Amino acid sequence: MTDILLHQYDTSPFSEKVRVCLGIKRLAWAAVDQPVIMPKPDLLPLTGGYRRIPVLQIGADIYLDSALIVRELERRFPEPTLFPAGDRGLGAALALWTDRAMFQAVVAVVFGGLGDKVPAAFIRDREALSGRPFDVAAMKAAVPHMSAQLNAQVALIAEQLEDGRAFLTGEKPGLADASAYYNLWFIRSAFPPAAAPFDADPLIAGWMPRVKAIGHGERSALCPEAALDIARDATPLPATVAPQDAALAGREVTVAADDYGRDPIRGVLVGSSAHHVALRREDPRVGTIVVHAPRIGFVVRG
Ligand SMILES: N[C@@H](CCC(=O)N[C@@H](CS)C(=O)NCC(=O)O)C(=O)O
Repeated sequence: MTDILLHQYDTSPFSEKVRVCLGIKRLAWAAVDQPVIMPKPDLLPLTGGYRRIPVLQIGADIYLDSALIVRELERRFPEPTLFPAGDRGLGAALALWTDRAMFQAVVAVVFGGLGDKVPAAFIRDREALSGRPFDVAAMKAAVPHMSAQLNAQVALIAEQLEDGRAFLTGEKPGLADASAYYNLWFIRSAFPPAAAPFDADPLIAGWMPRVKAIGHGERSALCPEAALDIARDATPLPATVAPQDAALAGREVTVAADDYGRDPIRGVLVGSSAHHVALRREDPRVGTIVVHAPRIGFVVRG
């Protein structure tokens, strides 16, 4: 049985990024399917309130956000690397483009395109997630502009492929491919008519099937109850606090995403680095666990 548990759902774009990275690394992992909307009673005991997907669980260590998940996968399973051309910093920084600007354009094009077909319960849930109205009429009106934004961004991917390379950083696939791919994968699966412009581009139309062919590694499934039992029966890895966070070591802090799904997680700071913070939490269902959150895009309050 595998130790790598990915709390996810199949239609989740950020989960697709991680699934492609699991494929690049040819890892065996288990999908723990979680609901698309709240409530998420089998996720929150692990995360301490964070509701977003995906979440990686390895024993009693819980990793939030696809950026930190792929970092942790690279740390634990370095080969095959997600950075076949080197450029680790740039490769990780690319997420600030794909996961924010590009994803925002994708969301607008998909949901503006779906329009009245978006279920009311989903709209209410995403309004609670973002703290803002999920205004389908405004999204519909914004489709021409957001499509233009998206097309310009897809043109950057095509430009990168112009010299005939198979993948974005060379002949081997990496995080850059997974990051750019999941956005287009989401459009194609959620609202296929919006995929027409990039399907017509031979460079993109050639690259997409190459990324798809990587697959998702060796996937199995685990029920959420079993994942909670695994966390309860495991011991978190030892963690160390970086010198710059010494003042907060062993103190109770909160960590929250800075964009949407900002529910704070409370715990004792037991680990940190330039890239992450780790909080120890006690939960009646899972006992002692450590939740790891990225630095970028998250606010730590002491
Ligand atoms: N920056 C986060 C974004 C995650 C995110 O927005 N996930 C979406 C699903 S793909 C989500 O959680 N939506 C609300 C939900 O599923 O409850 C990451 O990279 O993991």
